[in-house]
Amino acid sequence: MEIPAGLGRVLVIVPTYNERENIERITGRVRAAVPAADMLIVDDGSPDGTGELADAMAAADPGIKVLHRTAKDGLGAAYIAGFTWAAEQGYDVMVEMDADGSHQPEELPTLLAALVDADLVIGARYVPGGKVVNWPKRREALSRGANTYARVMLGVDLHDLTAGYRAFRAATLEKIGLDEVVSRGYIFQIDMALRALRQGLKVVEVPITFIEREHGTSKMSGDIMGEAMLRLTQWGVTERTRKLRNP
Ligand SMILES: Nc1nc2c(ncn2[C@@H]2O[C@H](COP(=O)(O)OP(=O)(O)OP(=O)(O)O)[C@@H](O)[C@H]2O)c(=O)[nH]1
Ligand SMILES: [Mg+2]
Repeated sequence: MEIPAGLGRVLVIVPTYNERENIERITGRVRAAVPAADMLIVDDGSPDGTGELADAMAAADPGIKVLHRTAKDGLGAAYIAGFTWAAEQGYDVMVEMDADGSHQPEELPTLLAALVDADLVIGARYVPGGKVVNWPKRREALSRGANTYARVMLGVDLHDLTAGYRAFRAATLEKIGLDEVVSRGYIFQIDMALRALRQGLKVVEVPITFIEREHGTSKMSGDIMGEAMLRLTQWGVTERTRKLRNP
């Protein structure tokens, strides 16, 4: 499909750490789904050679770019490096997408169409029409629970705050002010959505089908979950105190 009129130049940013088995397939699908969108792979020095494979793809296709970072520094840091690069290159829309096939490139047109009338679009699992495929019951329950907790604690009207399939306008990232974002793991996604809302920006959720990875291993860890729960609780308490003082 073509990029909707008025959106401008689109960059799909895919952070990678040991995604050698996935990176070619996802890149091919993105290029086929929205040929006019460029891609940026942000690799944190994957020991499995993902970065070298990405370089080979970039050499064969001018629409593919690669940013190499030296050490595994978390998803949030990889995205901030990607967003900064994209802004320098003059892109108008920055998309977040996982490398492991959980986010369907074929649904990117839906996100872009919604961005015509929004500042940030979140591809959401926990809205009517959204789905999770191949997750064990326990993992889905954990993720749904974390999202309900976030929604209630923060008092926001979003149903999938941890979702990682998103489209931002460049102006949205500028208003958020990336220099102030220090979150690294999962909480990065909640942090970004919250900052967009606080700027008075329009954040819209569109339903997506999220499919569990088939190849490679998860980078999810107890530390990443711990960071998320701790920060969420701190923000929730701050937010409630603020509302009590200024009802
Ligand atoms: N550059 C970079 N990419 C990362 C880092 N951590 C995770 N990623 C990438 O971010 C995306 C999401 O990470 P996943 O491991 O799939 O996390 P998840 O979706 O919670 O877990 P599973 O899908 O169950 O494996 C993938 O493309 C990862 O390769 C990191 O520290 N640096
Ligand atoms: Mg994943």
